[in-house]
Amino acid sequence: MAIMIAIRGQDAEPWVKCFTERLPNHSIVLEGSHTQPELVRFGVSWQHEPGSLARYKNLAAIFSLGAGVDHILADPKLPSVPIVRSTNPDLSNRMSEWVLLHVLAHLRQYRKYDRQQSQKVWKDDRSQPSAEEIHVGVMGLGMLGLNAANKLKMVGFDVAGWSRTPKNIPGIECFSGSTDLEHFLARTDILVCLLPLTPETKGILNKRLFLQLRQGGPLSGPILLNAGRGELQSEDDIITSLDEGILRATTLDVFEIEPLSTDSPLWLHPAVTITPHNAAMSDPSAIVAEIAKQIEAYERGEPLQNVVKHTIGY
Ligand code: NDP
Ligand code: OXD
Repeated sequence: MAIMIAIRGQDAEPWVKCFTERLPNHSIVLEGSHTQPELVRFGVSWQHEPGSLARYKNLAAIFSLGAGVDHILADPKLPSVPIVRSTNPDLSNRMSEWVLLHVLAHLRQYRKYDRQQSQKVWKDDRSQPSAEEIHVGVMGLGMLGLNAANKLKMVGFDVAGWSRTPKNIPGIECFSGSTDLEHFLARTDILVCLLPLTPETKGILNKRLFLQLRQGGPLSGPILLNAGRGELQSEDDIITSLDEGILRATTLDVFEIEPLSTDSPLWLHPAVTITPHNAAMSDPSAIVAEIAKQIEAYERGEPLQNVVKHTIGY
């Protein structure tokens, strides 16, 4: 029985090593290798070449190496088997580190003081608001959003969240669905987007939405953080909104096209902070341990967990 690894954009070697150590009774093959395709039972994908999985006729399931599955569902020739996403706590903890870092950096004006230091300027800002005065809104209250929302709350921010279905989370004001969106946005000073990319969420971060965020506020304008997916955002609208004062600043980990082109005006915009889609990197040993447990359980006849619902796209 073989496990086939189909990875683009990163080194497959650490994944092969972890799978070989963790599942020594399975052969681990790379996509496109000469192994007989009919021996392959499980596929493991990170941005696999569209159409490349169609030749594995005996696939039982495809595992995503990350939390997102849009890269798998975008394949028009995807075999009709369960898609399983990663829900490893390591990913949530890493994402929350990124969210806390950048929310606090905006609150405490980190970029400004960094620039001042480079010019040897000693000038403090007497109007520094505290976390309690800041309304943070987390879009997406799933594995990542919930963890980040709870940690932001712990630091003292006034936190709300928005999801597709209604939630009741102690200490967090919960909004859901399109009818609640305007109320959620109207109270938000810092918007943190941790949504999956689906037909419903594609392009949601646009000027029309930014105009609904709380204007003014203790940070003198709303701030956007996006670590969900680049196609959730219109980068043209982000630049226009920054230049027109509709947004005050942004931190982006994900982009419409990755890697971000050197031509993009985002790189040098003074109100933009960029990280290279590494807010929550998938750690091979943590993720492989999770997938291996699922494969072993499946082979004992138990059902797969964290199976994606194709109809809603996540
Ligand atoms: P989950 O599936 O656990 O959670 C998704 C959340 O989004 C849920 O709360 C869901 O609502 C909500 N949601 C989905 N569609 C809508 C909608 N139309 N309107 C309102 N809310 C909606 O996903 P994760 O938290 O695990 O991951 C989120 C995304 O983060 C991934 O899909 C991936 O794109 C991205 N990611 C980015 C990484 C990075 O390094 N930048 C790393 C890992 C993930 P409900 O609860 O009602 O279902
Ligand atoms: C993921 C990612 O989806 O790293 O896990 O983007």
